[in-house]
Amino acid sequence: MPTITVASDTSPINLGETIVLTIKISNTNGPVAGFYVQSNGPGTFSIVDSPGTQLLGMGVAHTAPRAGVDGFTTFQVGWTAPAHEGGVDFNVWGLSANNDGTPQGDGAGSAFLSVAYGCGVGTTYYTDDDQDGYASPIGYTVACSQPMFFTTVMGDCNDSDATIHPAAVEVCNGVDDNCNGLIDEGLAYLTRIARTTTATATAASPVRSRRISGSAGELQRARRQLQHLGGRGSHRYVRPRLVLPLRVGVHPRSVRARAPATRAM
Ligand SMILES: [Ca+2]
Ligand SMILES: [Ca+2]
Ligand SMILES: [Ca+2]
Repeated sequence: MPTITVASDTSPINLGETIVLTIKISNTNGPVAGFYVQSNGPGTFSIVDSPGTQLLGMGVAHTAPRAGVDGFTTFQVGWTAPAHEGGVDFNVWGLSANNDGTPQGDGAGSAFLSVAYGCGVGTTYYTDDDQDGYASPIGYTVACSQPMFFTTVMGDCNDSDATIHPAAVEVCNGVDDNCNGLIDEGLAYLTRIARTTTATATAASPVRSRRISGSAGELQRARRQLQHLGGRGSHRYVRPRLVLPLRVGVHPRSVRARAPATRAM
């Protein structure tokens, strides 16, 4: 796969100013290369590298594969900024080719450049697809003011769910709501402790269970009590089978309900 770069000869870019973009494609797959560059709309492309490049659709492309020098094929493209300030994204696709007339052995790659015009170097805004005000570092754009679906505030760990971001309240749902890398942290747990006896463990009712809820410490104490009782009596208590996160404050008293554990089954 070739390495592709795109750079502007001018920064910052003034309103109405014409700049030259230089596109370099490494000759990774062969001696020649081609390209296509397109913007997301603003401004006007022009031909500054002729012969060999042409206006094509909404962008500029090569007219024929071009041989490289010192391992790179270079193309240049003109672009003129609009009369009102803003930002523009350039997407470049390039092909490094072995010139055998078939796609076999050729390699493709891409490059991206985003620049502001009319406001100095502008500000880099990052992708906020779910519009919760927090960005993931996946994509960015440079502009004079914040565009929709972009923000400067980073930290989103799920940019497709607006309820998940660094300022969200952690709730018991098995996911990291507040993007701190921890799932359901600081919340009480519900532990289900299954118990059985040799007398009652039949095919019809092999296991009876009781749900106990409370803080992790309370549950640990309850578990120790159950294990202690099991050691002295005829009941055998199996290890907790299921630990499910629950909301804080769900029946904390039930942890201290030792009576059911001592009853004969
Ligand atoms: Ca977001
Ligand atoms: Ca969390
Ligand atoms: Ca959670």
